[in-house]
Amino acid sequence: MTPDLHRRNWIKGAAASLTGLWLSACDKLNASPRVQETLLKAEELNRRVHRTLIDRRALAKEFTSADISPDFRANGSISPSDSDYRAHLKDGFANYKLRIDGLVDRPKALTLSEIRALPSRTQITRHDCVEGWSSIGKWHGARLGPLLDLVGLKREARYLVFHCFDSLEETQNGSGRYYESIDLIDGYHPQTILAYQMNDATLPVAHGAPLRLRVERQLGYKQAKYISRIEAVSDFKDLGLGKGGYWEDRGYEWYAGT
Ligand SMILES: Nc1nc2c(c(=O)[nH]1)N[C@H]1C(S)=C(S)[C@@H](COP(=O)(O)O)O[C@H]1N2
Ligand SMILES: [Mo]
Repeated sequence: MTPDLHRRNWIKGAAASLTGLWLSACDKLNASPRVQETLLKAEELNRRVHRTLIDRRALAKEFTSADISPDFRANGSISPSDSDYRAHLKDGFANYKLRIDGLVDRPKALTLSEIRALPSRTQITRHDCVEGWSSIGKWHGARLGPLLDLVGLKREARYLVFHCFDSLEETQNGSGRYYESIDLIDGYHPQTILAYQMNDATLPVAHGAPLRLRVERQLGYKQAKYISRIEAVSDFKDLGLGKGGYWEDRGYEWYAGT
């Protein structure tokens, strides 16, 4: 059993037996309104636990071409000034390689043409930024799941960290560099892709060229742009300021469900 499945079953079991215990042992007390209320709360909790866990695998809503926003907003970094990035941009990403390493059996460094040859997916989805705007765009890219199978995750791997080229803050220790992380449920979600096309054109610089993450069940800040490296880790406490992402380090939720 994977650690995630194990934890899931444990939570399900715990919630079920808690409710069951109360239901059987407290029959006589059931008449009291306060107990009724508590039971309702337990039920509600149980339901929510189930819903959250089951929903993690559901698909995000997809739209039609007619829904595509004529002017998808660009946000955060839109033209990274970091020297590595400028160098890649200058030669059209010809020497760019996506590194995939950390807790994997077969670390790889893939060129863009190798990435374009991987199993891909196209999806029209709505991007929601916490700042309160949304845009609908069409994304095409390599599915992350098959790529993870290609490198082979080690048993201890629990999260995927997306290291980016851009810094939003100038810092001595590099904690101003953008990064993000997701768990393996999202890693293997069918709509999780490394997008290299947006609205049928090569991914523009403002939107994260050459590669950006689309993890459609979550908010805008999880959609890492300018990806340089994917690292499989068992936890992320030693990265950045320890909270799993640039904005998480500055107070945002790690799981940014929409
Ligand atoms: N590398 C990097 N990724 C990033 C950001 C950023 O500043 N740098 N901003 C995030 C935020 S807050 C949002 S809303 C989206 C914006 O994506 P867009 O420019 O394609 O709209 O990218 C996210 N990913
Ligand atoms: Mo955002």
